[in-house]
Amino acid sequence: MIFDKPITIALSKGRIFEQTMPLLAHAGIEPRDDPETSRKLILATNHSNVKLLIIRATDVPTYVQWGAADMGVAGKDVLLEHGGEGLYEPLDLNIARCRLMVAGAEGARLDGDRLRIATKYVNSARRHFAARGQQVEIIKLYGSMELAPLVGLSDLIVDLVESGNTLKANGLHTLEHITDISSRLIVNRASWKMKHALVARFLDTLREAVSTAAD
Ligand code: PRT
Ligand code: MG
Repeated sequence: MIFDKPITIALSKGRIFEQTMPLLAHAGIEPRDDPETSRKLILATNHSNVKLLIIRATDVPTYVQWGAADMGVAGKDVLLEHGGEGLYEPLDLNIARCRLMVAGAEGARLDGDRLRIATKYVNSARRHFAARGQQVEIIKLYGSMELAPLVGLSDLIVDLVESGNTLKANGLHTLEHITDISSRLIVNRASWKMKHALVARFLDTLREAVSTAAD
């Protein structure tokens, strides 16, 4: 693919970076550095016009919303919390898949009044319990949600589950599935207009890579 305009793509290191690279390779993009070993936050690629920004997963929508990056890769969990303001979300990349779930300790119940829910996913949790018609108290945490029910901080947690090993290791059980999660390509609204031909071609190429990966 030819990149005739500068393009910046924001993504987080770890699973999203690792699973996005094969898709970018399909568009002929190869990073010049490995974010796991390099301390650089702006990674050059084999295309002088294409740069990668390496940032925290939860910050990706913010950089794209404000146009500091033209595009980004973010988990649907992160997008549900951000709200998607100023962004287009044109493509499900079908990577970094997991499920957003309600979980609790042995014997914990989903029903009841004034349940305390510990989670990083405050908006999704609030919306979910509101839809169930339940009044709950949400306790915002930034990580290790699994600990909260074990020490009496909360009755339940809302967290991402992939293999289920983390829950199992802490004696927790899933009680309800909220939604399936995967990572999405997001695009800044101004970039979408100003660099439309390039963004559209890039999207087509990624779409092809995603469907090839699904075979
Ligand atoms: O780590 P950091 O605080 O910087 O940010 P982050 O945790 O948001 O980033 P990262 O890279 O860990 O996750 C990026 C994205 O990957 C998330 O936003 C999700 O969309 C997606 N993803 C997919 C996951 C998982 N699978 C996952 N299993 N994100 C987190 N987990 C965690 C989960 O929170 C739980 O603690 O892994 C644990 C559960 O895994 P299992 O396999 O034991 O069930
Ligand atoms: Mg993490």
